[in-house]
Amino acid sequence: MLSKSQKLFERAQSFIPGGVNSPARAFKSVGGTPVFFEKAKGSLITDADGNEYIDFVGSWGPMIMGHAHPAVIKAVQDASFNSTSFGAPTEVEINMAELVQTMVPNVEKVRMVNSGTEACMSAVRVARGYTGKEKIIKFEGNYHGHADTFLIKAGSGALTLGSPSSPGVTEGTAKDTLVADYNNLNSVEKLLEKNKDEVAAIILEPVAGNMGCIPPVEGFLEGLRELCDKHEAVLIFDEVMTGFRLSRGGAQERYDVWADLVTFGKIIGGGLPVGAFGGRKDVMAVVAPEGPVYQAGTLSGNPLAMHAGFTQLSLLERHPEYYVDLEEKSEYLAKRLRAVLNQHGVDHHINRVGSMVSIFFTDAVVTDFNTANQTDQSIFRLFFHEMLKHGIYLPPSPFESWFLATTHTHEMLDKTILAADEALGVVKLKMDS
Ligand code: KE4
Repeated sequence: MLSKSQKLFERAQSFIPGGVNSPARAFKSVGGTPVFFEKAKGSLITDADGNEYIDFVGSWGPMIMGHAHPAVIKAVQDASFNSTSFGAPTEVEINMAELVQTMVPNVEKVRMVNSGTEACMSAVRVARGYTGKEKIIKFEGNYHGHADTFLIKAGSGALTLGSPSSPGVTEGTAKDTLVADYNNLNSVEKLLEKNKDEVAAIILEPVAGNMGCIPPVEGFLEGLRELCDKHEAVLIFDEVMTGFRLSRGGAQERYDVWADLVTFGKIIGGGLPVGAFGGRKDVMAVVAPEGPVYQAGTLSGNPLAMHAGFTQLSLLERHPEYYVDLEEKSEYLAKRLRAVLNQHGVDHHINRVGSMVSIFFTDAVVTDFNTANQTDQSIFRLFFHEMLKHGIYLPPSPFESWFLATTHTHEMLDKTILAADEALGVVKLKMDS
């Protein structure tokens, strides 16, 4: 008897490539049928067959305060009665821009867009327009969305599907994207020396989340800041995932390293389509219509997304205790996951930064793409499905980060640990058989 998710997936594949609107959802690396969901509240999510799970995906980051937060829902409902879009300026866009600047002071000017991809591709265009230079440096395993310029040794779904460099990206584009090793300043210096005066920007995830969670090693971010100053390149922090998650001021505040441009997404939309890029006002001055670098969008600053994002962001801004809570619960979970993995004698490395956590099934210390790629994907696959059976919904890839929300309770975390204990028992049996 097929489940409803299986029936829906069959139907979806008749109309949608791979049956999904984003490959990250496709279960390609874990196998099986993607779970189709119908509703969620807080950190509990219910699938089309009525099964309930504890959710550690949270829509890949936006749901830091849980699904269907009453204040966010009310804000969207109230706004929707006044139309869903004007294609003209509204006051809420100013309120959002002002709040972003309040929470991230070096974002002197900010432009709203409709996705993290749009934010990152626009930031790179601005950096090229501002410097007059053409090349960018990115890092293997970092993911900045699906714009051509980034699909060179990318992370997230591209890495999960085993196509980190995508067909369809032209040689002409690829030649301007240089790739360095994450947490390796020397690899960056070499590229800067080899491409003297040609590098417009260095873009990175200040805490990587798209090859699993990988923190910057001591001095890495500071070193990139110095190299950008020395080589007159724009430092772009892609905080689409880390922004407003790792602290009120994101990774910049957490590590006290300040980029020239920052990109955002996810949390600032409260679950609606959104992205943003911003930073130094002299750099942002090149952005049309103030300057010559064109960037536009029919639904940029959409009132529903703005009201949803502004509401969620305002709650985070007013309640710094939420970050203390997230930190405590995330450490609670990571500590007990390590304990249960040790009990079962399963090789692992857990990285955690704030409310971003990843388990790598390897004995290596995971600090970059090469060590992340040593994770045993077959063990992850087994673990993922066993956890699913126990009502725990993890990101369906070893190259993604788990996300905690303020609505995860200790009871849910204890249930997750219990599930992990059972799952690892099965994994070990299968590994030893
Ligand atoms: P979007 O275009 O998907 O809104 O944002 C692209 C992006 C940019 N930068 C970072 C650091 C990101 O994590 C992302 C998107 N994250 C993935 C999940 N790791 C999105 C999931 C998906 O593609 O479905």
